[in-house]
Amino acid sequence: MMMARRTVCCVLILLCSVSCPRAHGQGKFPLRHQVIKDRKSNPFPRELGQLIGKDDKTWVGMPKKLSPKKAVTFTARVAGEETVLLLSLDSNPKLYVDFDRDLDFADEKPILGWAADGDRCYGPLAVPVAGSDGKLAARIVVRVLTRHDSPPYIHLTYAGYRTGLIGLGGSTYRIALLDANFNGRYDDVCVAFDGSYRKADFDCFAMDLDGDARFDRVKEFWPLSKMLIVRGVVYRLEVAPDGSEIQIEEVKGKLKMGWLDVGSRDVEMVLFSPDVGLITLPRSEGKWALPACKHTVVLSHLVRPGQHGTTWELAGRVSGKDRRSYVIPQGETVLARMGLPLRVVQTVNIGARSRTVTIGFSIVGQGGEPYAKVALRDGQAAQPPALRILDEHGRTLHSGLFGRGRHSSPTYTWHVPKGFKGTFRVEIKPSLGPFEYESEWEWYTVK
Ligand SMILES: [Ca+2]
Ligand SMILES: [Ca+2]
Ligand SMILES: [Ca+2]
Repeated sequence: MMMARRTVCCVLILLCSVSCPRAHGQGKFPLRHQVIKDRKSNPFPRELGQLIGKDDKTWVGMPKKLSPKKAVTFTARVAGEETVLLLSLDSNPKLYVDFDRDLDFADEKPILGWAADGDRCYGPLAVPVAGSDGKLAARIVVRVLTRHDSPPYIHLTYAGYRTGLIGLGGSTYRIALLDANFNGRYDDVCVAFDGSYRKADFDCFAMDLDGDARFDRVKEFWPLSKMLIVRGVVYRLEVAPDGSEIQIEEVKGKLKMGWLDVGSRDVEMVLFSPDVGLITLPRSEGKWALPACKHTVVLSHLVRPGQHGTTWELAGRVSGKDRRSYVIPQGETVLARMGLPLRVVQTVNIGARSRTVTIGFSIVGQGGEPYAKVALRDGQAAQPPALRILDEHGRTLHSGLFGRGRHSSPTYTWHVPKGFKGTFRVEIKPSLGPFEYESEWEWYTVK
């Protein structure tokens, strides 16, 4: 959820400017292969790649002099196919890749490792894509993670990426393309994105918009999409399968637009659509112009300045069933109420024989959308939510905290004092800083 506040500027480039003067730029641009030597020279988010635990694949043949007891296998998806890798567990561990996928390692050459950043690495390896006549290959580095004597994991990473300069609207930008799904192609457009690059089944596109020679995790790095919007101008992207060139064409005519109105000026969102890719909506008046198509919420936050120059954030829960989509028709406004005012909704369960009471709560926005229970102040978890239990005269029977951290305990258990009988209510106070909320509560009775 670190992404939240860094997302703001993206849109200035992508969206603000649907009405800005039209720029020009198009053509074919060659891309070259750039090797990633180590973590420092990797300009992409670290989470990219496949983290794979050992498995027990049955092999047909083993390399000479290698005892089956001294080897482990890993199964990765490389070059579009399941590929088994075998690692010897001796003093000089070697890697064998079952390139021909016959589960026989006697016909494979040992690959010697080298040390990098405290791990043992193997590669770069080019795994050819079957049926491509040697034209396509997945370029990988295998990193063996053996910390704390745990069973080894491998991290399948990129040996490199494609990069080059493109000219758009009179400016030159460095771009990069990453074969993020290791299938040897660079043209896999993302059709569904849930905010995570782990297990990507698509490729990635990066563009150094601010010219600092790096690709910002959010503002300059996206799943590859068919279109790119820069300073209000829409371009269509066409990537050569082997990543050797990219064709960029300006889409003539105005982009069909509509509006999304969430009715709260504290809302910040990142939306994804297969047509236009990732779009960041900054905190504004709560109404944004958007390309007319279906957009799915990837991230949703409430952001508001607090006292003394602080910034408060409350993360929306947009995973799984809570994920929302909006279909924006051309020229129309879609109303989707979100954000403030918030409601704190309690759940109170009295246990058997009334000896314990389990208390939980949720925070929902004006559209019923759920939020995290702990707000962040300048990126740090605020005070944990507090609770008080009051009797019918307003006297405090008990008080407590839901536990510290961003992921504070979902429930609180009150051990009812011996001899207590009667009516009580629960007061829950989450530390939500400047975000206003109302609490819903009821009376309960212990008999
Ligand atoms: Ca083989
Ligand atoms: Ca690919
Ligand atoms: Ca940059």
